[in-house]
Amino acid sequence: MKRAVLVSIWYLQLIPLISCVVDRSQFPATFLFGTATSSYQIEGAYLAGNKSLSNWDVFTHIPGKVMDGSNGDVADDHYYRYMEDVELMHSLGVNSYRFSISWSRILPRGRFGGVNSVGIEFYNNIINAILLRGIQPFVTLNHFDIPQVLEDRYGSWLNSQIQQDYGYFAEVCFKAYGDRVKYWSTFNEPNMTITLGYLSGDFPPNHCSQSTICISGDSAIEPYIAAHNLILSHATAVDIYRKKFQAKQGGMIGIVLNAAWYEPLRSIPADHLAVQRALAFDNAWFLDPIMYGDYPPEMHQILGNRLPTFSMKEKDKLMNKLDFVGINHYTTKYVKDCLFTPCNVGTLQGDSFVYFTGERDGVLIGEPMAMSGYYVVPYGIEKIVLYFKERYNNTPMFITETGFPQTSYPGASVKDLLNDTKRIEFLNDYLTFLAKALRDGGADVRGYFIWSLIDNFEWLFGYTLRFGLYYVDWLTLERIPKLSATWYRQFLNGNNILNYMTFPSNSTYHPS
Ligand code: GBH
Repeated sequence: MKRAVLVSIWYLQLIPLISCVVDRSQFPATFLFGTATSSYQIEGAYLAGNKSLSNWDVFTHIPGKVMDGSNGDVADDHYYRYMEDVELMHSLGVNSYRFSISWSRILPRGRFGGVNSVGIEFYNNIINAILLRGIQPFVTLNHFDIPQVLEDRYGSWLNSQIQQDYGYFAEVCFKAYGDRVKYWSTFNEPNMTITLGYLSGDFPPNHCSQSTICISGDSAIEPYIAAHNLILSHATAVDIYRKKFQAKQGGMIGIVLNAAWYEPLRSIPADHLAVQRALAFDNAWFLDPIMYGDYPPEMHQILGNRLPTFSMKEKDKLMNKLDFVGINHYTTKYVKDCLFTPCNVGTLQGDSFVYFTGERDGVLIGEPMAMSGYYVVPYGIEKIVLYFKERYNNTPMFITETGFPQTSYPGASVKDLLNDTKRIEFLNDYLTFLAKALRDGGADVRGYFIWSLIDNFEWLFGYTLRFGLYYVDWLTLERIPKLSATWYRQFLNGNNILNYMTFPSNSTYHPS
C-alpha cells in the first residue's frame, strides 16, 4: 500500500526533497558512470560458438552446489540478446559499461589450442555497438570463470603454469580489442576466487581441509599458493600490456577487489588493530605485492612461512603494476579482535583472527540487505576509498561495483520488485558519500558502476537474488525497467528523482 502511494507521489512530483540529494554535477564531467555485469552471470549459451566448458559450467552442474539448483546455461541469454541490452544501456544514458570476457570462448583449450574467432567476434560486436552509442568498454579479463581444461590439466591457480596461460589469454585480448578498449582489469575479486575456492571451498575448485565438504585441499596452505600464482599472473599480463600495447593503445590496466569496510566493534586498540588486519587480509594481500613487491606486514606477522616468497626477479616484475584500483563495495561490518583475546572466528576469517558482526549492543550497523551479512552503511564507501587513497598514494580508483540485492522467490510480486525504492535510496546515499570522498577527501575516483544492469545468475544464490536495474522474467527473459533504472537515467540527466520521492519512515541512514 505504502509503495503504491509512493510511486504515485513520484509521478505527481508533489513532494519536496526529504533525503540528502546527490547530483551528477558533484562529479567531474569525465567521470565514468556505468553498469556492470560478468560473462558467466549473463551470457548463457554455454555450449555455443565453439566455447569450451568453464569451471563454473562444471561446478553448477554438481547437485547441491547452487542454492536453487540452477546454473548459467541460459542465464539472461545475453549471448543472443546483447543488442537489446546495449539498447537498455543507451536508454539509461551511461557513458561506460563494465563486462567480462569468457576465457573459454576466446581460448577453449587455453594455450594448448587455437584462438576461437567466434568468441573474438562476439566481444567485438559488443564493443563496437556500445562505442557507437558513446559508451566506453571497461573490460574485466577474468571474472571467476576459467576454462575447465586448465583445472583438469594442471590444477589452475595452484600451478605456476597458469601465469603462461593467463598471460597468453591477456595478450590475445589486448591484440584483438585494445585499439578500442582503454580500461582493462585483470581480475575481478581475486580475494573471493581464492578464499571461496581454496579456503571455504564454496566456489570451484571446491578445495578445503574438510573432506566432507570438499574434493581435496588444505585451507591453511593452498589459498596462499593460489593467490601467489594469481598475483604473478596479474604482473605477467600488465608487463605484456606495458611492453607491447600501452604506448600505442593508451589505456589503463588495474585489478578489482571485493572491499568491504570495517568498523571496530569496541573502541579499544585491539579492535582498531583488528580492522587493519581485516583490511590487509582482504585487500593488501593482493595490492601490496602488486604495488610494493611483497605481502603486507600484517600477513607476514601471522602467517610466517605459510606465505610463499617472491624471488628478487619476481619482486622486480611486481613493483608498480597498477594504473588503477577497482573497488567493489557493498557493505560495512564491525570487527572484533580474536588475536589478543581468543574468540570464535569464521572459516574465512580464521587466519586474520577477526570476528565479523553486524551488531553492536543489540543495534545493527545498518539496515540488513537481502544478502545475509550485508548491511546498508553509506559512509563505508567514503572510508574504504580513503583507505585505498592513503595506502596506495592516491592511485586512481574506480568503484567497479556497488548495488543492492532483492530477494526473489517463485510467485514474488513483480510490482514490488519493480518499485525498488530501497535500491534508489541505497544508490543515492552511497553516491552522496562517494561525492564527499572526492570533494573533502581529495580521492582520485574516476568512475562508478552499478551492479548490475540486469538481474542475473548470482553464483551460489542462483536466481534467488536480484541486483538489476532491469527486472528479468526468468520464463520469457523479458527485461523490464525497475524504478531504479528511471532514477539512474534521471540522475545522469542532472535530475535526481529523490527530489520527488519520500521513503518509508522506518528506513535508516538519511545522511544530511
Ligand atoms: C560481487 O561479489 C561479484 O563481483 C559479482 O559477480 C556479484 O554478482 C556481486 O558482487 C553481488 O554479489 O561470502 O561465502 O557467503 C561480491 C562478493 C562473494 C558476496 C560471494 C557474496 C557469497 C558467498 N560476493 N558471496 S559467501
